[in-house]
Amino acid sequence: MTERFIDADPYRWPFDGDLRPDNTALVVIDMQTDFCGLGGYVDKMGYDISLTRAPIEPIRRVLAAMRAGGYTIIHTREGHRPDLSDLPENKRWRSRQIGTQGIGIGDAGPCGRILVRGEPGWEIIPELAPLPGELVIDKPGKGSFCATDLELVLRTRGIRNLVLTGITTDVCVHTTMREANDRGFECLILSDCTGATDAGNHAAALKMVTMQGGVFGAVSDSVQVIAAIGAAG
Ligand code: C5J
Repeated sequence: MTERFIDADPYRWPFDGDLRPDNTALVVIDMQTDFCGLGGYVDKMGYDISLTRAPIEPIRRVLAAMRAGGYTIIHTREGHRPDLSDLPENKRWRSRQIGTQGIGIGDAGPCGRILVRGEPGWEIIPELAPLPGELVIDKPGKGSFCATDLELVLRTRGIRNLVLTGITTDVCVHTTMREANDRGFECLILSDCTGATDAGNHAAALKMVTMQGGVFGAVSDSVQVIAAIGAAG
Protein backbone atom coordinates (compact mmCIF):
# COMPACT_ATOMS: atom_id res chain seq x y z
CA MET A 1 0.00 0.00 0.00
CA THR A 2 1.27 3.48 -0.86
CA GLU A 3 0.76 5.57 2.24
CA ARG A 4 -0.95 8.94 1.92
CA PHE A 5 -1.56 11.35 4.78
CA ILE A 6 -3.24 14.70 5.35
CA ASP A 7 -1.47 17.06 7.77
CA ALA A 8 -3.75 17.33 10.79
CA ASP A 9 -3.86 17.83 14.55
CA PRO A 10 -3.04 15.83 16.69
CA TYR A 11 -1.87 13.22 14.14
CA ARG A 12 -1.34 12.87 10.39
CA TRP A 13 -4.62 11.51 9.06
CA PRO A 14 -5.67 8.78 8.52
CA PHE A 15 -3.80 7.03 11.31
CA ASP A 16 -2.37 4.31 9.01
CA GLY A 17 -1.99 6.30 5.77
CA ASP A 18 -4.64 4.19 4.00
CA LEU A 19 -6.31 7.07 2.15
CA ARG A 20 -7.88 6.15 -1.18
CA PRO A 21 -10.87 7.37 -3.22
CA ASP A 22 -12.59 4.02 -2.73
CA ASN A 23 -12.32 3.96 1.08
CA THR A 24 -12.90 7.64 1.84
CA ALA A 25 -15.98 9.89 1.68
CA LEU A 26 -16.57 13.60 1.99
CA VAL A 27 -19.62 14.27 4.17
CA VAL A 28 -21.23 17.69 3.76
CA ILE A 29 -23.59 18.20 6.67
CA ASP A 30 -26.78 20.28 6.56
CA MET A 31 -25.69 23.09 4.23
CA GLN A 32 -29.35 24.08 4.03
CA THR A 33 -30.98 27.50 3.78
CA ASP A 34 -32.49 26.93 7.24
CA PHE A 35 -29.00 26.90 8.73
CA CYS A 36 -27.20 29.52 6.65
CA GLY A 37 -29.70 31.48 4.56
CA LEU A 38 -31.59 34.72 5.08
CA GLY A 39 -34.97 34.02 6.63
CA GLY A 40 -34.00 30.45 7.57
CA TYR A 41 -34.17 28.81 11.00
CA VAL A 42 -30.77 30.05 12.29
CA ASP A 43 -31.51 33.58 11.06
CA LYS A 44 -34.97 33.45 12.65
CA MET A 45 -33.42 32.42 15.98
CA GLY A 46 -31.39 35.66 15.86
CA TYR A 47 -27.94 34.18 15.26
CA ASP A 48 -25.33 35.67 12.92
CA ILE A 49 -25.51 33.74 9.67
CA SER A 50 -22.13 35.07 8.53
CA LEU A 51 -20.69 32.44 10.92
CA THR A 52 -22.60 29.60 9.30
CA ARG A 53 -21.97 30.96 5.79
CA ALA A 54 -18.19 31.20 6.29
CA PRO A 55 -17.54 27.54 5.33
CA ILE A 56 -19.40 27.72 2.00
CA GLU A 57 -16.41 28.69 -0.17
CA PRO A 58 -13.87 26.34 1.48
CA ILE A 59 -16.37 23.46 1.21
CA ARG A 60 -16.90 24.31 -2.46
CA ARG A 61 -13.15 23.93 -3.08
CA VAL A 62 -12.86 20.63 -1.21
CA LEU A 63 -15.99 19.34 -2.92
CA ALA A 64 -14.50 20.14 -6.33
CA ALA A 65 -11.21 18.45 -5.48
CA MET A 66 -12.79 15.32 -4.03
CA ARG A 67 -15.31 15.05 -6.87
CA ALA A 68 -12.42 15.29 -9.35
CA GLY A 69 -10.50 12.65 -7.39
CA GLY A 70 -13.40 10.17 -7.57
CA TYR A 71 -14.18 10.15 -3.84
CA THR A 72 -17.68 9.34 -2.58
CA ILE A 73 -19.67 12.49 -1.77
CA ILE A 74 -22.43 12.38 0.82
CA HIS A 75 -24.76 15.28 1.66
CA THR A 76 -27.06 15.32 4.67
CA ARG A 77 -30.22 17.31 5.38
CA GLU A 78 -31.88 17.76 8.76
CA GLY A 79 -35.64 17.84 8.39
CA HIS A 80 -38.98 16.35 9.35
CA ARG A 81 -41.89 14.75 7.59
CA PRO A 82 -44.63 17.24 6.67
CA ASP A 83 -46.99 15.56 9.16
CA LEU A 84 -44.29 16.03 11.84
CA SER A 85 -44.67 12.40 12.92
CA ASP A 86 -40.87 12.23 13.37
CA LEU A 87 -40.56 15.48 15.32
CA PRO A 88 -40.21 14.86 19.06
CA GLU A 89 -42.46 17.12 21.10
CA ASN A 90 -39.54 18.43 23.19
CA LYS A 91 -37.53 19.36 20.09
CA ARG A 92 -40.47 21.38 18.77
CA TRP A 93 -41.14 23.02 22.15
CA ARG A 94 -37.52 24.07 22.60
CA SER A 95 -37.30 25.49 19.09
CA ARG A 96 -40.24 27.76 19.90
CA GLN A 97 -38.48 29.30 22.91
CA ILE A 98 -35.97 31.32 20.91
CA GLY A 99 -36.23 34.06 18.28
CA THR A 100 -39.65 35.05 16.96
CA GLN A 101 -41.84 34.03 19.88
CA GLY A 102 -43.93 30.96 19.31
CA ILE A 103 -42.46 30.12 15.89
CA GLY A 104 -40.33 26.99 15.74
CA ILE A 105 -39.65 23.80 13.80
CA GLY A 106 -42.70 22.83 11.73
CA ASP A 107 -44.14 26.36 11.73
CA ALA A 108 -44.37 28.71 8.76
CA GLY A 109 -41.50 31.17 8.30
CA PRO A 110 -40.11 33.30 5.47
CA CYS A 111 -38.57 30.19 3.82
CA GLY A 112 -41.60 27.96 4.28
CA ARG A 113 -42.23 25.59 7.18
CA ILE A 114 -39.04 25.44 9.27
CA LEU A 115 -36.98 22.23 8.83
CA VAL A 116 -39.78 20.44 7.01
CA ARG A 117 -38.84 18.20 4.09
CA GLY A 118 -39.69 19.68 0.71
CA GLU A 119 -39.84 23.29 1.93
CA PRO A 120 -37.52 25.97 0.42
CA GLY A 121 -35.63 26.51 3.69
CA TRP A 122 -34.86 22.80 3.98
CA GLU A 123 -33.14 22.64 0.58
CA ILE A 124 -29.35 22.51 0.30
CA ILE A 125 -28.05 25.90 -0.83
CA PRO A 126 -27.44 26.17 -4.60
CA GLU A 127 -23.67 26.77 -4.20
CA LEU A 128 -23.26 23.27 -2.73
CA ALA A 129 -26.14 21.44 -4.40
CA PRO A 130 -25.64 17.68 -4.81
CA LEU A 131 -24.81 16.46 -8.30
CA PRO A 132 -26.92 13.68 -9.81
CA GLY A 133 -25.76 10.37 -8.34
CA GLU A 134 -24.37 11.82 -5.11
CA LEU A 135 -25.78 10.36 -1.93
CA VAL A 136 -28.20 12.44 0.12
CA ILE A 137 -29.09 11.33 3.65
CA ASP A 138 -32.25 12.74 5.21
CA LYS A 139 -32.11 12.73 8.97
CA PRO A 140 -34.63 13.77 11.61
CA GLY A 141 -32.00 14.40 14.29
CA LYS A 142 -28.63 16.02 14.80
CA GLY A 143 -26.54 12.93 14.16
CA SER A 144 -26.39 11.50 10.63
CA PHE A 145 -26.52 7.88 11.81
CA CYS A 146 -29.68 8.08 13.93
CA ALA A 147 -32.76 6.82 12.04
CA THR A 148 -30.94 6.79 8.66
CA ASP A 149 -29.25 4.20 6.42
CA LEU A 150 -25.88 6.00 6.41
CA GLU A 151 -23.98 3.20 8.14
CA LEU A 152 -25.36 0.57 5.76
CA VAL A 153 -24.38 2.71 2.76
CA LEU A 154 -20.83 3.26 4.08
CA ARG A 155 -20.25 -0.41 4.93
CA THR A 156 -21.70 -1.53 1.59
CA ARG A 157 -19.31 0.75 -0.28
CA GLY A 158 -16.31 -0.21 1.85
CA ILE A 159 -15.82 3.32 3.12
CA ARG A 160 -13.75 3.64 6.29
CA ASN A 161 -12.49 7.25 6.29
CA LEU A 162 -14.83 10.24 6.66
CA VAL A 163 -13.91 13.87 5.95
CA LEU A 164 -16.50 15.91 7.82
CA THR A 165 -17.65 19.40 6.79
CA GLY A 166 -20.79 21.50 7.20
CA ILE A 167 -22.83 23.12 9.91
CA THR A 168 -23.00 23.43 12.75
CA THR A 169 -19.63 22.38 14.17
CA ASP A 170 -20.86 21.89 17.72
CA VAL A 171 -24.21 20.29 16.95
CA CYS A 172 -24.79 18.19 13.81
CA VAL A 173 -21.16 17.87 12.73
CA HIS A 174 -19.96 16.92 16.22
CA THR A 175 -22.82 14.51 16.84
CA THR A 176 -22.12 12.83 13.51
CA MET A 177 -18.39 12.65 14.21
CA ARG A 178 -18.99 11.05 17.59
CA GLU A 179 -21.47 8.54 16.17
CA ALA A 180 -19.04 7.67 13.36
CA ASN A 181 -16.04 7.37 15.68
CA ASP A 182 -17.88 4.96 17.97
CA ARG A 183 -18.70 2.82 14.93
CA GLY A 184 -15.00 2.54 14.05
CA PHE A 185 -14.87 5.08 11.21
CA GLU A 186 -11.70 7.16 10.94
CA CYS A 187 -12.81 10.81 11.04
CA LEU A 188 -11.27 14.13 9.99
CA ILE A 189 -13.04 17.45 10.65
CA LEU A 190 -12.06 20.53 8.63
CA SER A 191 -11.82 23.76 10.64
CA ASP A 192 -12.55 26.18 7.77
CA CYS A 193 -15.24 23.94 6.25
CA THR A 194 -17.35 23.99 9.42
CA GLY A 195 -19.07 26.79 11.30
CA ALA A 196 -21.24 27.31 14.37
CA THR A 197 -23.75 29.89 15.62
CA ASP A 198 -21.13 30.93 18.18
CA ALA A 199 -17.41 31.39 17.43
CA GLY A 200 -16.38 30.11 20.86
CA ASN A 201 -18.40 26.94 20.41
CA HIS A 202 -16.77 26.36 17.02
CA ALA A 203 -13.28 26.65 18.52
CA ALA A 204 -14.18 24.49 21.53
CA ALA A 205 -15.71 21.78 19.35
CA LEU A 206 -12.53 21.56 17.29
CA LYS A 207 -10.31 21.51 20.37
CA MET A 208 -12.34 18.67 21.91
CA VAL A 209 -11.48 16.46 18.95
CA THR A 210 -7.74 16.85 19.56
CA MET A 211 -7.77 15.69 23.20
CA GLN A 212 -6.60 12.21 24.30
CA GLY A 213 -4.50 11.69 21.17
CA GLY A 214 -7.50 12.47 18.95
CA VAL A 215 -10.47 11.23 20.93
CA PHE A 216 -12.87 11.53 17.97
CA GLY A 217 -10.31 11.74 15.13
CA ALA A 218 -8.26 14.68 13.88
CA VAL A 219 -8.64 18.32 12.76
CA SER A 220 -7.33 19.75 9.49
CA ASP A 221 -8.45 22.29 6.88
CA SER A 222 -9.30 22.67 3.21
CA VAL A 223 -5.76 23.69 2.23
CA GLN A 224 -4.23 20.51 3.65
CA VAL A 225 -6.87 18.25 2.10
CA ILE A 226 -6.42 19.78 -1.33
CA ALA A 227 -2.64 19.65 -0.99
CA ALA A 228 -2.82 15.94 -0.19
CA ILE A 229 -5.35 14.79 -2.78
CA GLY A 230 -4.92 17.39 -5.55
CA ALA A 231 -6.79 20.55 -6.49
CA ALA A 232 -9.69 20.96 -8.91
CA GLY A 233 -12.08 23.77 -9.79
C1 C5J B 1 -28.72 22.47 14.50
C2 C5J B 1 -27.34 21.45 12.81
N1 C5J B 1 -27.74 23.25 14.95
N2 C5J B 1 -27.35 21.12 11.53
N3 C5J B 1 -28.55 21.66 13.42
O1 C5J B 1 -29.80 22.48 15.04
O2 C5J B 1 -26.29 21.61 13.41
